[in-house]
Amino acid sequence: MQVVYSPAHLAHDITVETFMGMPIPANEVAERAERIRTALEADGGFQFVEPTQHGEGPITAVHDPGLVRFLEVAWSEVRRQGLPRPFLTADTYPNRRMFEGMSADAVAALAREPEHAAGRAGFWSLDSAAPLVAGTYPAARAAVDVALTAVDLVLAGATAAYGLCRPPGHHAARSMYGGYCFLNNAAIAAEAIVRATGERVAILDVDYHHGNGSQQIFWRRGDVRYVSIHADPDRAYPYFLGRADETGEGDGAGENLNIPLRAGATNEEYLDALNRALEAIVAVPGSMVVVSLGFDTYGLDPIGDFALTTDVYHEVGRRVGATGRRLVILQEGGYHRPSLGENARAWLRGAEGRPFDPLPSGGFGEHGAVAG
Ligand code: Q9C
Ligand code: ZN
Repeated sequence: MQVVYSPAHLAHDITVETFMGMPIPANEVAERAERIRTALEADGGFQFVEPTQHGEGPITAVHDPGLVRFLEVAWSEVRRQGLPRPFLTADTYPNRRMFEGMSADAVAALAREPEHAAGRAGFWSLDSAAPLVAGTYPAARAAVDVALTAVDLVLAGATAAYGLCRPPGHHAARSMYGGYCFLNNAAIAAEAIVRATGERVAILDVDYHHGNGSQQIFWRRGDVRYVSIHADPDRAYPYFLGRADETGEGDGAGENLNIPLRAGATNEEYLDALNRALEAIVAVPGSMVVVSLGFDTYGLDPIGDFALTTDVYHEVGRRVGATGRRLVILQEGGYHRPSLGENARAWLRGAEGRPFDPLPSGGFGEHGAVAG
């Protein structure tokens, strides 16, 4: 399988995020992608290719140009405004209740993008889990090019391609970033496939978290079906979306399928959910599927609470590959760094119908022992 990778992600060098107001060591760090890269290189069965530049057109096909402009200038604005911070997160968010009782016209007049960088961050973001640094925008743009290059490989005839995207994308909505995500790589890829082929596309999201951004972008769309297996938002991020009764509206009615799972979900429960999800995926008449692939479903993940093991990723990949659909597989989350390489190797080998021989001790420390 071909793997698309860019070192541009290294400049999105996050060290701290905030969780419930407390600074904590960042989860979404460069080491994640480097672990996966080195494990796939050591495997020998993967060919690495660099992304090609696709420009801004495919991005503004799904995102508000205002969001893209903000991400592009945010860091230079922080510098210009003399804000003594190592990274930018919002200070306030425009909670809709701030405008309670005001007419739509009054809200439109007052709820405009502020000038202070921390206000602008609040205007465009969901939460404080996506700190923005000097290298964030170039890295996010490169991740989109990684995804679109994986699309190109599959359009050119590959049965599957893997885009090692970092930063991830599925929490980014049309006009909003957050949840470690800035631009929605999977949504941009799905839209590019629709435009290139005229076919319908399915997105299968197997990250631990609900992909609120992907759901929002395609909510009223009949040509892109979104199917997600994730932690029940009653207990997990993003808390406000991801319930089973969210099924889409308008042309998209019935095109959104959420399968929330309980804490402690086992391999067996997960595979049952996967079978349901794959029924909905193969019901879409189209040849291509975009996979939002997360390994935060792993039993040892520091922010997840499922109980999946490395073998089950091989089986999940195998079942997804066995649909016969051509796969654009894009990396989303997964934060237990020592297992990421083996879990990716297991999943991707499964998707190609190849066997998986686990390394001793789950590969912990065998490959990609990146310092830090
Ligand atoms: N205690 C992805 O997996 N909240 N995003 C973290 C940490 C944000 C996850 C709380 C989680 C975002 C792509
Ligand atoms: Zn996740």
